[in-house]
Amino acid sequence: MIKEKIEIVKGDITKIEVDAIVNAANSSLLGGGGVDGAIHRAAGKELLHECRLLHGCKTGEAKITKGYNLPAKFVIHTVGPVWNGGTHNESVLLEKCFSNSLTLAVKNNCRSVAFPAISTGIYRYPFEQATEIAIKTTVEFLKQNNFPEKVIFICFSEEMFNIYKKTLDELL
Ligand code: AR6
Repeated sequence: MIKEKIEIVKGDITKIEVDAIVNAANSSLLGGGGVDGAIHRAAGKELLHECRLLHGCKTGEAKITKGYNLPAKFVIHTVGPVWNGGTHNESVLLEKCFSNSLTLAVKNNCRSVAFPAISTGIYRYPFEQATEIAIKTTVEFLKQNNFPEKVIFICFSEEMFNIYKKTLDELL
């Protein structure tokens, strides 16, 4: 059952013990605010050193590093779209963030992956629409692949947690 492979948790992604956490980065991959800043602070400066070697990342794509001081073994850095009214290919780019991150997780034998709500902070993507894309894309991927065994959506607020719960119930 696909639903058993998906978990929705309220919390801080830097504290989660999984094979890979996903970072909502920017195209420089050199850190920033929001969840990106929190991940870099918790991982330590070696993460930034490795990120410098990656030479950035395009919107919708994903790159992987080690997790350093984080409980997670790997960090998958993906760059979400900035919300610009919805007519600038934002939904396709956000879908690609999830599918490319999951593909990279599988390539690196990750059994468990945790996602934050990519693009819903500084990049202003509307919560409901972003959540629908996150869950739909993940469900499609899990239908076609045996891995990862567990995908966890980490919600930083009660409001986001409730939107994820409701959307998952509606879609599955
Ligand atoms: N754990 C889980 N979720 C978190 C955490 C955390 N520790 N901290 C924030 N969130 P954002 P974006 C949630 O702004 O919109 C950075 O500067 C937050 O509540 O981190 O993709 C990058 O460098 C929100 O729901 O990412 C980029 O420049 C979600 O994570 C830019 O922000 C994403 O919010 C990316 O913007």
